[in-house]
Amino acid sequence: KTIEIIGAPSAFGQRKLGVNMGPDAMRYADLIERLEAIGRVVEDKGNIESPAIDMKKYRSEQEGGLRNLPEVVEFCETLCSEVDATIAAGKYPLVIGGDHSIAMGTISGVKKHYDNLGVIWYDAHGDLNIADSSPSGNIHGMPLRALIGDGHPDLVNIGGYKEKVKVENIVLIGMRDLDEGEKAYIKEVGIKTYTMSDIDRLGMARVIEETLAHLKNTDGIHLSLDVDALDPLETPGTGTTVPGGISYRESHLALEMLHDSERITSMEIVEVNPLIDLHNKTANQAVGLLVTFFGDKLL
Ligand code: DIR
Ligand code: MN
Ligand code: MN
Ligand code: MN
Repeated sequence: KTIEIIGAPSAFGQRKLGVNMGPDAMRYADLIERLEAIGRVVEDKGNIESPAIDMKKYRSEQEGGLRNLPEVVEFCETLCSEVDATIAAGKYPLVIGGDHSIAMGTISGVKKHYDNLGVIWYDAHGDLNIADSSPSGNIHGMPLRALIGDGHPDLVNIGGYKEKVKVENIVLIGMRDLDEGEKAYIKEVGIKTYTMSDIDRLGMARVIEETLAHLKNTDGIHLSLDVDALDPLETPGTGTTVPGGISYRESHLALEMLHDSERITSMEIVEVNPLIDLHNKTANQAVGLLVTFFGDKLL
């Protein structure tokens, strides 16, 4: 299948400008050339149109505890349409972010094509906040909860409909920084969760095997990969680093196994911020992982 790259240069879901340059940082790290080098056909749609960033307002407290809400909604509506069109055209959507609020746009577009969509959320964080439980007011800490159907109606209704993902069709991998409200919610509704200690005890191979088994009844699986799932010693260029993360090596294994499963039907990679990176190291690692995910083989 042709891979269609959709650049999603949003910085509205958090306060560190630079994550909107993530898509170009990955292109600069030869994303397209490296995918073509493994024989994949790639079309780059470029970056979607973004609302303007008003620097006076961008980092400020905003009413309702949701920073840049109108911009996030507008951005996600555009992205939803683009992703929908890519899948309708028979192409494989690869969305490159941008902060994690874009997942509400990506998954709202993807879900139109599946009855029972699974989601793998590879992240240090659960992104399961609502405005009341959020310590930050940053919408990038809320997308998965909005996709389930809770939160501000403008977020919940992106794409013109609600309830895109069922709790039983979600697997969280890499968790190590959950807010109190998120912990309570995960226990209450019973989301399948692999913390860092679970990964250490079981090993990544078993985590991925169990993840795919857990999602056996889904008709498509979306992988949402936040690069802060990885360890900041290796992957420093992201806005909310948490020590003790997944290694590049473990991630490589995970993505190889997900590729081999042939069950992942869409993918996004988010939170690469070249302004706080070291010589574009994080974008380079992100591209290395993407090439693995799209079928690079050692032998
Ligand atoms: C935190 C951080 N839980 C929040 N979330 C992040 O602001 O809601 N998600 N960084 O990726
Ligand atoms: Mn995230
Ligand atoms: Mn995160
Ligand atoms: Mn936190």
